[in-house]
Amino acid sequence: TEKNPVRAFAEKAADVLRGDGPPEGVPGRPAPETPSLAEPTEPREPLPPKPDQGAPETVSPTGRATGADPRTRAQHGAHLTTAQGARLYDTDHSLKAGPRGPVLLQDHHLREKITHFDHERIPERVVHARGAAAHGVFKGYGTAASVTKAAFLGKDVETPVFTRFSTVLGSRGSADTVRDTRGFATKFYTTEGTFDLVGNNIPVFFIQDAIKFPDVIHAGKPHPDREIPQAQSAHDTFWDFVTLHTEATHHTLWNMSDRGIPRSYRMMEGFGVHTFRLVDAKGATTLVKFHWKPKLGVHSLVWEEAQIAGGVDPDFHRRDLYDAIEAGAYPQWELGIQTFPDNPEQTFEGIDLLDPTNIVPEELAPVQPIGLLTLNRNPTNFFAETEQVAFHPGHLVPGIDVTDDPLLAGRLFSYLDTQITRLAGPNFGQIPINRPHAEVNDMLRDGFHQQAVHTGVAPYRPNSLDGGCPFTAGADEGAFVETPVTVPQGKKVREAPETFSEHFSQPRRFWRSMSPVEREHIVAAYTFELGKCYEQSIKERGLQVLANIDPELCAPVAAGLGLPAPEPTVALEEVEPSPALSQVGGDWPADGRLIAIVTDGQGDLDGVRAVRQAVLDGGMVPLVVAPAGGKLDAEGADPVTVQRTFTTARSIEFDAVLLAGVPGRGADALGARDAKAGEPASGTATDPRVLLLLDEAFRHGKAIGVWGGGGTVLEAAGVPSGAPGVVSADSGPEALAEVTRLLATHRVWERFTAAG
Ligand code: HDE
Repeated sequence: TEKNPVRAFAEKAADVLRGDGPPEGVPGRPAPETPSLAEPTEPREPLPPKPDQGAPETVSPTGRATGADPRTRAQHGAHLTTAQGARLYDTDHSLKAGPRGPVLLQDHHLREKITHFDHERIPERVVHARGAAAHGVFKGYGTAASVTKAAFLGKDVETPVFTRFSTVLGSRGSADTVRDTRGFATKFYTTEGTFDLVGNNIPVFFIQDAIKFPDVIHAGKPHPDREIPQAQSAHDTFWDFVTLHTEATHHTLWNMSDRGIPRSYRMMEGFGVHTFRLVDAKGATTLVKFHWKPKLGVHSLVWEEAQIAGGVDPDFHRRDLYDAIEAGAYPQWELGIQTFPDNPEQTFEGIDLLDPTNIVPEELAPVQPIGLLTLNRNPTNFFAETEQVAFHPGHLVPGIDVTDDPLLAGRLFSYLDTQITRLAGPNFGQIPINRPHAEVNDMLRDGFHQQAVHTGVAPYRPNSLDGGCPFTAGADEGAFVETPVTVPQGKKVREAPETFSEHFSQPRRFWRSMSPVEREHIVAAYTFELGKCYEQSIKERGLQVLANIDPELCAPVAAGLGLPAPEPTVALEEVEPSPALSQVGGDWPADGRLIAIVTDGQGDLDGVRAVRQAVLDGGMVPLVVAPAGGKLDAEGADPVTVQRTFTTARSIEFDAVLLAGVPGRGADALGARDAKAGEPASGTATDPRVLLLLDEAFRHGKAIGVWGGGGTVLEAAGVPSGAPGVVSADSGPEALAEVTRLLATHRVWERFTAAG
């Protein structure tokens, strides 16, 4: 009989997966032959493993080499089976009464396959739906030992962690670079139980009481009638809420600042937001605020980059995190605490520590480092890990306790509640990513998706049947014991304390702490967002809020909206700026930065090779950009791999651009092609895609380096050669050295008008 081509393919694929020749010993199965099939069913050969994590040949989108390592193969057995383990001989055709006949209901495999697929999605998170995550390790410095007994903060103690970053408003499929708050949630699998630090990249929140969370989220999410706009705050309902509800002013100002559009998850601060209470071995308590400080510094996109990325690469942040870890550029953060005496008022220097719309300036209470987080492994399966991970601010360990912040109280309820729907029942703690590494010995039983086969008969206490076990532990045996804080007496009321009612001085401090260029960005953001509102009254209320922060902020936004600037309605209290709030200033490592090396693919390839190596030696990632893909000098001894083409490259991806000039072929040879014919042009025509790349890189304040006469290409792109951060050097490595120096400040700030 004629051989079934699908079956032949399956057999060959099985051989490839086994990696050890044709499968044997399957009764009734013909000896495998070499299949004669052509595309598209030809099985893919395993990709070669990546040579060296530290020196990637390419920044691979797939990362792990499919099939190269048996442990990372999608399928472990040689044969495809049903969910019940029966081997399948065909999974590509429904069972039919003849090739053109009706499909038969008895086809169990068809029904099983489709039914399972029908139920693949679980509800997305009601907030923070879109995220990306990574595994890592946390190492304690031991410096927190004087204020907490938490074992994982001990000196050199290493704890496995899983960190998920997220946006708040958008759906799972929304773009990464929208203006929004970012979640920064870390699960520490400690020996004393799991501790979750579920924070944000902004240290304050919109509301002071959890009961208002549904309100603020309803206002921020798309309009209920049209379900637009997606993942945006630039719409009427958001601004309606935050202008009617002035406790949101501080958080909104952070959102409108550059913090709302981070350059990378790797370059974000994280904050626990609430004040927590640490407890030492003797029971003494200290109030603290948690901070994550990125080793790479805190950096942002400029608005236009964020907009372009939304279209060109909506996965910008997700890709960045994954690729950096693949390339061995492991992101790191120091965990730090600000400490405050645990006084009955719960205040520090007049700042109410229970009000989550307040920060305590670092100048008043320095952030003291207590440990180091390194993210060093990408998830293996997005759904199993990143999607199913379930954080909870109530996952605490001995030595870390909560305070009476009313925002935190509601969170302590909400997270468990939402997981029960999202992860379909109460047993989500048994999903691998959520399993504690500490021993679990609970009396929770049964329920949807129970994985355990519990033994014994007495899941209750006290009992005499299971030997009375298990027993409870005392604090000296590692039990989590709530701190016996004295609760202030009073009447039951639905009221906020008086100290929660002043909403403008903290935002004013933030605004006054910004550099001129950061202020310019804030003004542009408010002008854009309020300008997108339809309701005139909302714009006017927005301006009133800005006037109450600072008339200097209000005036340019009012001018942009074409409306009069209102007078403040509150007394403008003087505030001391906090320099730590500004992202401009300071020198940061260039580790993991992406450097474009743009070449026409001919000319000075030795220069390209040298600079590529120098970029790697500097701990950065070189991306060679050429007119077409493949290899340059493919026949030579040392071919150069092209990572991006003029078609696939866009400026937003790169932190700096190096233009490999082409000595000997005329200064304008780089990219000098007739885009249609793909032929070198005789005159000075330059590929418009290269011109766009340079124009954007220049306007976005990125360092640009040229050598070997690339200057005329800059001229064609309208980039003034003597402009700040435009480096003209004699060789690639020399240009790179200067560009690396410029990268330390993230951008060439002098290019922005406000700084000029
Ligand atoms: Fe959340 N938040 N939140 N939140 N939150 C959730 O829990 C909630 C708040 C934060 O990567 C939900 O599992 C309430 C502050 C992060 O999986 C939900 C209130 C901060 C994440 C929930 C807040 C956060 C969430 C949705 C007001 C910073 C994503 C899915 C009191 C300190 C975690 C889920 C991840 C997720 C409730 C306010 C951070 C509904 C009621 C303040 C990083 O339970």
